[in-house]
Amino acid sequence: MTDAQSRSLLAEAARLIPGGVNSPVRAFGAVGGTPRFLARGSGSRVWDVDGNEYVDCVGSWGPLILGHARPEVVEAACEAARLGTTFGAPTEGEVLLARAITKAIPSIESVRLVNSGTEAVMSAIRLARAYTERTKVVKFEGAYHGHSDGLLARAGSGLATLGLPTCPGVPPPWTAETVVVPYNDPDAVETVFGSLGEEIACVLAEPVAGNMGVVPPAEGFLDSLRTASEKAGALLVFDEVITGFRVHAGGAQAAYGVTPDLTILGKILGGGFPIGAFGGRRDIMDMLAPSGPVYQAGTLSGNPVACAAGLATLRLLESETPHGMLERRTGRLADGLRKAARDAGVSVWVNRVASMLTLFFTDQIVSNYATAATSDLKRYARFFHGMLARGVYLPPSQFEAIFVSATHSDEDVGFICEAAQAALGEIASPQGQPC
Ligand code: KE4
Repeated sequence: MTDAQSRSLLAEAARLIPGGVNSPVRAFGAVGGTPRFLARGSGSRVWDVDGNEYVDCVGSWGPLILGHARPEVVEAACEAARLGTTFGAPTEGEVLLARAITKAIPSIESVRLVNSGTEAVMSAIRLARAYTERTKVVKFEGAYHGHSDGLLARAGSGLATLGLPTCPGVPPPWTAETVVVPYNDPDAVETVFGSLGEEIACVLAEPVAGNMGVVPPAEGFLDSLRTASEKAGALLVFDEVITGFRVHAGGAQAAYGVTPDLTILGKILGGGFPIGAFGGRRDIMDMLAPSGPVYQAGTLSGNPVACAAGLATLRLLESETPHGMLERRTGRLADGLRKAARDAGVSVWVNRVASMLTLFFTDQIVSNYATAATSDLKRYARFFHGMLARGVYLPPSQFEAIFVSATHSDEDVGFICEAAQAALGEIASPQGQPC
């Protein structure tokens, strides 16, 4: 398997684009080696510029629940583009997509479309702060909600201490209103509300964590967030950029029966085109300009091509209802990976929720970021390359999710598990001892 064309393109890209990529995780920094420049996708497969074929387990980080280049989605986008790619004026497509969102997720009474998950989260936090007239945001260690300054925060020295910037360029005051607590720790949430309750505008949570690897909410955890927020007069914001339309047709809020005040959407909603959305209770959303005083705007918000692709995707999900099949098939994949590791004598922990899963190279039960961080990253890197060499394209980071689409077949699952059996065997073999 050659990567000559990818290497040559990377050399050129690195001269023109920081790190040669337009989003850091794509650079293979966590696993080493040359990022594969992809040329084509169809269904569950992708091909790189050297002509190598892979079963794709990244799916563009979540949007492609219907697989690559689903004909009806492509046609809807082309048809919309032929009528005009953007107007900067209201269009019927935005109304149709908003109607589909509010029908699928009833807690969303009113919704604003934007161009990315980052933009949606940033705007929803501004709205929550305006609505509650408070400033603090509680987020969870290991969760990712896009790269807006205030959320690039890591936990301070103790619980309920103010967030510290995680990267240069973010002034300390920008993260001072962010409080970072461990995921799946209701007592930590209770402590924070005990000391800062009156100052907390919202609790922002991935209802199923996807950015520390997949970590499901512990029994009652999401209910505890609902109760604590309600009691303190704070808003509960579910970041469903990954989980929306993936873990359930109505999102994680439907799967777990916990209703947030605001919901963030993205990824699947755009059918592969740039999109984000935030919505929820009408009394909150009506504070948004031009209905209310909270400013938020975007040149390409509600873009007709993205709306058409997103609407086609939601309509196909509604008519084909793939979630049951995805649950079964991804369950078989998770079991197959667990068996492969057992047979190879390699300690792993696999978390799966619906059609998203992560195989952690640790002997711990992974229930939060601290336990996810016990993973052996060098082993993950070896596993990643062992799978890549066998035609399986995994996320190039231990702390991401494998996404299964409706186009992944039972044969694909078998192919992935066979490759895993071999790759894990190599890791476990004496010469394959962890570096
Ligand atoms: P975007 O700004 O990348 O559209 O969305 C940010 C975001 C918000 N909320 C959640 C729960 C997310 O997972 C994301 C983005 N997800 C990552 C992958 N875990 C995007 C991949 C990348 O950064 O290249």
